[in-house]
Amino acid sequence: MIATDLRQQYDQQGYVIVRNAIDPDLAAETSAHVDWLLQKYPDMRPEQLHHELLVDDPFMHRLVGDDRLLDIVETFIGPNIALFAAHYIAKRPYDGQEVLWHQDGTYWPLEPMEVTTIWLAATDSTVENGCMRVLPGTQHNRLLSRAELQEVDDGKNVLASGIHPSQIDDSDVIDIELKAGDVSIHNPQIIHGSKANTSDQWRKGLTLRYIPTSTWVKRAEHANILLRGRSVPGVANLYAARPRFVPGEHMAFYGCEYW
Ligand SMILES: O=C(O)CCC(=O)C(=O)O
Repeated sequence: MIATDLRQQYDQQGYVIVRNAIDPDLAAETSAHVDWLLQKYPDMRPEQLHHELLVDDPFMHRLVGDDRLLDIVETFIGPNIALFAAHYIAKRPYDGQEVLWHQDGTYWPLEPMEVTTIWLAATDSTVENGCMRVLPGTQHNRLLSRAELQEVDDGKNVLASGIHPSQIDDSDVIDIELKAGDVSIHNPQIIHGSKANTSDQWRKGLTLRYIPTSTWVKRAEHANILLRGRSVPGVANLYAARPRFVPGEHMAFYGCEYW
């Protein structure tokens, strides 16, 4: 899809899909990275592999700075690009949790709310294994505050909160089924979520939140990753140093000797 078509669907629907955004080998390494992290952090649920576990990881830096991803991101946010958060939401067979309906922007300390998400499929993502679902056009809705959400802190869903079901009309819902290596891109205001994994297959997704460097991340000590272009003087974002690959401490990956 050419850039103007990508932009047009994103503006109208709030999301767009790019097939084969990365090659199968890199998708397989991403899937292996989830397994490696779960061995390293055996007490973590696979839906909760958050930014702080990833921000100093050489494979993560290699992946999120891949030019194929940044070329897509540049279409939406321009040439000065940073990553403010990465989060694997991986769902084990039969056990993977649901994500309640929400708008991402509700949770984020960003000013302005200029940000886009790449959702990268490390495995196939299907209706059966709990693919992401979106309500097209809802990026034009008002952004709800945290106080307006329903807290559902029962340990059975990924975010512990969500939009009250009475406020959801899911008659136009789209299931975003992806093959490993595909990505979807979504707007921070679109209403989306996903069901539990009821299949015998893993679903491994990586959410990547990219900002133009003009967006201020208002969270003390939060490390972002500068990926393309320049930081903006006066926007007080912190940027992580490029990590060095240390055998035994990090997952080995293609090209890790250059890190
Ligand atoms: O991975 C999922 O199932 C949901 C993703 C999501 O909620 C997000 O990207 O904000």
